[in-house]
Amino acid sequence: MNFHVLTLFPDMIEQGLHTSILGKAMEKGCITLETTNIRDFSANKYNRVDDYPYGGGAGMVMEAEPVYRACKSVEAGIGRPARTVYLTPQGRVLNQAIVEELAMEEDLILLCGHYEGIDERVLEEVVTDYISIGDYVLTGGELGAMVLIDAVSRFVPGVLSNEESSQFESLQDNLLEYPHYTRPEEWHGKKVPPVLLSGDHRKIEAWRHEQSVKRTKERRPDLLKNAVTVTCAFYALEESWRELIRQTTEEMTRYGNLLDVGRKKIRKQHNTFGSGDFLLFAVPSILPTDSPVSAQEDFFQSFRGHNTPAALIYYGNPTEAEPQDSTLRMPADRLITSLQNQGFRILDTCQNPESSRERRLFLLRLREKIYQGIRKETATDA
Ligand code: 9D3
Repeated sequence: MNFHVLTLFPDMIEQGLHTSILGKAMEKGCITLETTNIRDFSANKYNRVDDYPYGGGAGMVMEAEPVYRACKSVEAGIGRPARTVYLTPQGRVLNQAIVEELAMEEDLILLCGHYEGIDERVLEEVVTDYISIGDYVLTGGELGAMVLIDAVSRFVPGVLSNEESSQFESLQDNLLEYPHYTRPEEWHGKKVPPVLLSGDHRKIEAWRHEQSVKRTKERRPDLLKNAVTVTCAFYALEESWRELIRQTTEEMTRYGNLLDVGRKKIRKQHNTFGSGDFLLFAVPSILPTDSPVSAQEDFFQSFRGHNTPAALIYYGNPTEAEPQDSTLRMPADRLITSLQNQGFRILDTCQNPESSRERRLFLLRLREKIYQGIRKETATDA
């Protein structure tokens, strides 16, 4: 990923980002950083880039032309138009969803303002996104650009170690992290919670989840309204699909449940879900006729929702092979209708999300739709 920063203070950006994890990522070439000094594009022999505001008022305004030239110069270097983010207190407030969306780009141009701001006319021509990093006042956009670069870089392959990047993001579940402990076992008379020394991984997971919920209730109750419990109900013919399903679920949530509907026991239990749940249904698009149940919708007969958000993933490519005598294809719309009749709100469907990019796009889209539904619900409640 290539970051191109337009600023009057390139040193600030360079010095701030060439250390630690991002410094290493740049050495490795996972990310590149190019800073462009807007002053180098001044149209004025004194290298001036700002002027008094029309209409009067305090402070100075950055002129349109130097910003425009700097921007065009960077675009020429990239060779195609790129998303151009203006860091401004008047933008959308940055959050993890925006960060992940920006991480899908190959190039990002970040425009930092100073003084009172930039002439509106050039913003209209070059800016695609207006982003703020929070509701407080900074002296300029540079720290905003650095915050954004740091957060986005974490999603670039190779920036984090494998272990770190496969690790779940606490914000993904809209829950805060559980507390962490390391040696010694006792410090200032405080003991490490015994469950963490038990070696029982299921118990540890359950304790951590409980702590996360408790913490979120205490410290960030506003997050909880967006928290859903993810369950993936799947039928996998092949081990590779099972792996894909496990991975997809893991990318969505830390505390997900996996229900293998290929197992009779699962189909026999009461699988009832509420509006605080999210159901991911994953099935092969073509079934052999000798599969344990004859049709895809039969797999999910035991599933009931109460306006429960859900999505469908199909595995296998139905356009590639027409069903043979020994195989059976369930039309997608019949499965969807049947799930809808069972109380599920189908938000999206996806065929074969094999690349991590495809999966990320699907999950981003999904997350947005889940929250839209929640917002609508709370709006009608009020
Ligand atoms: C003090 C001047 N303010 C109006 C009288 C307007 C103002 C202009 C420029 C306030 C701050 C800034 C500089 N800030 C940024 O460029 C900025 C920013 C921020 O201040 N808060 C949160 N996110 C961002 S991103 C860029």
